[in-house]
Amino acid sequence: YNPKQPHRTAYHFQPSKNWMNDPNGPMYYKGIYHLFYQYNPYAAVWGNITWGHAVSHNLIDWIDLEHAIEPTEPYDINGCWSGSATILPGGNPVILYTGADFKNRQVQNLAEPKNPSDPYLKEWIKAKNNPLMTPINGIDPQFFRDPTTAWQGPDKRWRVVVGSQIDGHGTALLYRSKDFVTWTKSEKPLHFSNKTKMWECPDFYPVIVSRRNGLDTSVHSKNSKHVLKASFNDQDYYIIGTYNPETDKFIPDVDFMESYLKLRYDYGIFYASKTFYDSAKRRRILWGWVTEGDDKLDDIKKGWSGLQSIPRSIVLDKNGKQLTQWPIKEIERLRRKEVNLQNKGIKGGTAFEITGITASQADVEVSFHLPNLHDAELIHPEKVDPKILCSEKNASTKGVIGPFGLMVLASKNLTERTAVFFRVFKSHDDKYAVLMCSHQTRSSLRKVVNKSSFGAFVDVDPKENISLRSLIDHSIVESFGGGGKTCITSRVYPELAVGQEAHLYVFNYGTKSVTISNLHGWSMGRAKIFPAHGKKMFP
Ligand code: DQQ
Repeated sequence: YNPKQPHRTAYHFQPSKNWMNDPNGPMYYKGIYHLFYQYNPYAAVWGNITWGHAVSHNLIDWIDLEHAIEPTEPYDINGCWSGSATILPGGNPVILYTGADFKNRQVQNLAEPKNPSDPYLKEWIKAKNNPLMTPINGIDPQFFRDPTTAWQGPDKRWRVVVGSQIDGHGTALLYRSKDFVTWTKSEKPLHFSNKTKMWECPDFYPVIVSRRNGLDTSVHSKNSKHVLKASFNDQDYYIIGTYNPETDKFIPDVDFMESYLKLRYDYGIFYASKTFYDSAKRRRILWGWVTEGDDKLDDIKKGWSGLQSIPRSIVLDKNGKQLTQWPIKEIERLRRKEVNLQNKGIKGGTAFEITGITASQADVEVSFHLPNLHDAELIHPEKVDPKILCSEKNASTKGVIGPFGLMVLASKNLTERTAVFFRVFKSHDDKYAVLMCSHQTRSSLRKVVNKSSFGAFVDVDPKENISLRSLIDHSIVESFGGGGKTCITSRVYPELAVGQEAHLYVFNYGTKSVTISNLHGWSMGRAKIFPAHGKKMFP
């Protein structure tokens, strides 16, 4: 903990200084994980976009290498924007990325490793034929970016999706190629939606119902489904459907914005995310950009902006209707000092402190048992906006069953606190609706930071235990409700609840008591992040 940098994280990936946004081209290659990221080498604000590059053996400790791709050519001189990596059948990786060209048009470019036998893939060479895809035939040059990882169809041709906006509608343009160099746009896009605008950073991949396993991007099997993710409205939305690789038709079960649920990876701050298939551990891993909630001037002052989420393994939930995410197992290696609690009742209107761990740098897992659901308040989940509900009925608004949950990054007298909590309602047909909230209004004494609340429903049965896990790291709280069915990430900037002055509480402000079946909390160690060339680490 550095008192001059109270909001810098200890176990989230961040470069030693300056601006970072989208995760790019994540991959596993020759025993090494690669993370590239949108980076401004010169300032803590967006601009001069370059591909930063970090490598890791365990997805937690990183060596931040020299930049992989820099704006040097007419086809990317105004920025090397987001893109993805594809591992070709022989095992060699390639990158497709968006260039902002000399006329500020968006085009798609290819880069290949100079020396594929170098597991660190330090040097990248841009293809002679760049740009490979240009905004012709009615594509708006301002709305043509962020190529996905490519997949191979049964006809051996490659497919790739590029984010776009056609006639004002968010669109996943589909391109095909035999050799990865000459790409032809398909007449029909893979998908579009007249309920959304421009799609940034699309992602398209297969999933199966499994506790752990993911599928490689080209895999297609009888019981697999496909996920299409698009970034718009500052959020990452996804739909699940059936993809036919012969016809390239994708038919969603429920389309974007069509159900009141509007599925998202995360209902807090999490954008421009990307998945990759980890062939070593046979899982699909999700990374997301978590931006700052403070003022631009604060970012300039602190010298940095932007985090990457803790990588999450992502699977199709057993109900087949949504995805479930969980922090990768490797993060548990950072668990240090532990506290445990079992079977502890918490009466309505009370809170108690969990002591013995470093509450500013912690991993907490808790599961609640609700002995009495009788008098749950009534709600119509399809008629309310859970985010608004979370700010109206915040952590200090009494309820019947809940609010109960955690107060994290709290100061001693609770002047500052971030509440992550549940409320249980009865909905029609004798079913229940479980609301999960992250409430930031009291998170900081500072005025000019974003303190809006986040919320979403969690599709769990409150007659069984309701679980919550929060990864707390100085200025970020990543929370996983119902075993990862609903995730909420928030950024907070406490002034009092910093370093050793941060506290952790469990609370219940409902009238009915609830029981903690189990609570495990750990202080977290610090991830090792080494900058390239022995450049001095921050500050
Ligand atoms: N960030 C990149 C774009 C992408 C956007 C530019 C999403 O390629 O659409 O830095 O955050």
